[in-house]
Amino acid sequence: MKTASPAPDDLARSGSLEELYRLLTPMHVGAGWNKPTPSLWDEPRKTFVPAHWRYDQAHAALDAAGRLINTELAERRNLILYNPVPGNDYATTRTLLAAYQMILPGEQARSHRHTPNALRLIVDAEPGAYTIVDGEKIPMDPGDVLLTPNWSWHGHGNEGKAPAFWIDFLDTPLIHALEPMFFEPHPAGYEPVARTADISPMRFAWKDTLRRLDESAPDTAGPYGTQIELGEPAMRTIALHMMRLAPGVPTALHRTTANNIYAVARGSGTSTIDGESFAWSRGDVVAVPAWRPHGHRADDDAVLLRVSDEALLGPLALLRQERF
Ligand code: 1HN
Repeated sequence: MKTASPAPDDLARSGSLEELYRLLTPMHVGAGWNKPTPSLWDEPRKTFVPAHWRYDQAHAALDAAGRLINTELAERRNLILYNPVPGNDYATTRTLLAAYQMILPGEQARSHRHTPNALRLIVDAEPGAYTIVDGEKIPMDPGDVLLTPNWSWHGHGNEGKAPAFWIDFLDTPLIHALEPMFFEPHPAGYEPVARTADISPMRFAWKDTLRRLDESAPDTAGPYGTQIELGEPAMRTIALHMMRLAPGVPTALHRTTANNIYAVARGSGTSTIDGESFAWSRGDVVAVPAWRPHGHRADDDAVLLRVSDEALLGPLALLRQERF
């Protein structure tokens, strides 16, 4: 039964707080001083949890999916890495999603565009694997990072001899929260290739990353080892960094209000996140939700891609970082 909305006079004559609360309920009004849960708290809560996904398992699952579903049916053959907290089946951290994807030789994945920003780190691919961004056909080689910013057309294909595997990162959870979601399939299905380019603002080639890391000085006391930013163009919501870790040298333990997802471009090692250890190797993904103290230690000359929402939080004066 629907309770009638109270008359102003009845509200004004409330004889007790309980009566006032009862009258407020049908108005969908709550008393700010009587909330069961606070709306402010003293520091970020541990809503999402540290988590690790292994490439060997994802690879095997995608091999099976390659037998069981094609790109006609599944526009993208991908595996969503959802943070294992109750009620969540999608987000990897509060604002970011990571997913493994595979495309078989001879396959094409139709083009589409959407308002979420996206990028991918190529893990395994033979020559012939490519992506098309706004008509430009760009090679996908292992270690490459390829951007498909907000509203750019993108599709994928594989003219190589082996399946191609990569890790996608999107800000879809952020767009879900803010609501400005738009999505459109390409009118042609497969976007025609306007030009082919090895060098593109949408591609951070692995060999350029390695050269830039070689030219950069390590920050031995810092949390990032040797770090470079993949920017120009930078995306507005997702910051991208490549970190090179010296074997056996732990990075400084730190926490940040940014949500970080680390993907292993090369090597192996261990991350300690809020007291928990995660041993990773090439192709693995590690989620570090906001404000979790964490650090890394590589076994060999490792390179991590760090995907974060720093780009979003920084300009909003919401980025805070602490070292221990
Ligand atoms: C998407 O559009 C791609 O275009 C990959 O390759 C993964 C995960 C969630 C939503 C959209 C792609 C995605 C995605």
